Amino acid sequence: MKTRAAIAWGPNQPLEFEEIDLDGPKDNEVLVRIVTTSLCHTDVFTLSGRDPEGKFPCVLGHEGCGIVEEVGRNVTSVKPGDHVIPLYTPEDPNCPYIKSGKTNLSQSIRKTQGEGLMPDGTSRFSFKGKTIFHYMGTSTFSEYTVLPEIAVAKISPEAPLAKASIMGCAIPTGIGAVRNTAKVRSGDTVAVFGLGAVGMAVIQGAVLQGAGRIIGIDVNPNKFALAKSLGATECINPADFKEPIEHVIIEMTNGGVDFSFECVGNVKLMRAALECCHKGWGESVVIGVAGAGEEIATRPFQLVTGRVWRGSAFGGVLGRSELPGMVDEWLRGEINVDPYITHNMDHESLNLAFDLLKRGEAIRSVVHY
Ligand code: NAD
Ligand code: DAO
Ligand code: ZN
Repeated sequence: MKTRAAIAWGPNQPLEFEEIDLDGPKDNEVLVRIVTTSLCHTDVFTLSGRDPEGKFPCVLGHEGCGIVEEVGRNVTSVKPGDHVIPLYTPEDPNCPYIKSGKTNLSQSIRKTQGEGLMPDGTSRFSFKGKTIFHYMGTSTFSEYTVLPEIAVAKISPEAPLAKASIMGCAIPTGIGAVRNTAKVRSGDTVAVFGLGAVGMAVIQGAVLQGAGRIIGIDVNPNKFALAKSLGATECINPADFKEPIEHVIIEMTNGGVDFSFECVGNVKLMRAALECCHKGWGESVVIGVAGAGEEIATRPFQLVTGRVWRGSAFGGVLGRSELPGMVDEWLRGEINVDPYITHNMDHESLNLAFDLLKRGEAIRSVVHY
């Protein structure tokens, strides 16, 4: 079949919109019509050429939602008409990593996903006979996309698909990092570095866990009003201080925070986020994705004296078994999605969405097919 898709031909090139060829779902695969997709900083990162797994030409996009159109052989868990969220962290119940109960990082299709291919080692996308690669196993910047069955989460048909794309990455990533990775408890003090959609979701998660102080940190003060409306108790801009931001936070909190979250992808900020944690028990969670080859550093004494450095992917959320429950929390009014959506636009305006996110003017732009 044909599908209208935004093609990323190479790093730093504007997306081009074409009718491309899409092969139907093979065994254990599903064809999904994407209804909305939103732009996450990880798409910007990959298009910048700093992603070691970025393979071009490709169809980017990993934060989306849609409706199953067709299923391949042996697919049993979804059927045409089901509402689904594509998962860049698939959940295969037979994978030993998932069976361990210790992680959400299913490995069964990891290798091919990282190569921009479906599990059989081929791509379903092509244009004029040339292979177009998949991206993060999702490629939601195409109106139709093919996904492995283990990479779709069936969600309530009540969830409005005009907004549900945000549940495909930012919200589970941020709230999940607070609940599953850090396990923030009532009264804890939290610092959130980077107030984009992921940082905002960390704030929302911290509020849900009953955190006490929630300190937002961003170099763009235009983010502060939304952060405070979601529950940040104070917001600070590192540019307003002479001293390093970790010292400012240690001073403000009389010794450091219980938990910090880095939601930018800046290795220097990751160090500041670790070092603003309280001696003896403070824990810092890396969520931001840093560029190829970059490394983090700190003095080992920071760890010897009890601080803990962790990382979190998709908030530690099991995509198929836990994400639908988070969608239900949204439908019950416990998770707020609306504030993340600062812009709505059509598919062909995707390049504008990249500009808005890079300029710090959008939290999330939602693209409607
Ligand atoms: P975003 O661009 O919307 O937000 C980033 C924020 O960081 C902006 O508000 C920006 O002003 C701020 N910032 C930039 N430099 C800063 C600095 N030096 N100090 C303080 N603030 C600074 O991005 P997003 O979509 O919220 O994504 C955030 C990060 O999380 C990205 O690195 C993205 O790749 C990553 N991410 C990781 C996961 C995961 O599962 N680990 C999932 C989604 C996104
Ligand atoms: O190695 O098993 C693995 C999983 C790697 C992918 C993890 C993705 C999380 C970081 C990227 C954020 C995407 C929005
Ligand atoms: Zn994302």
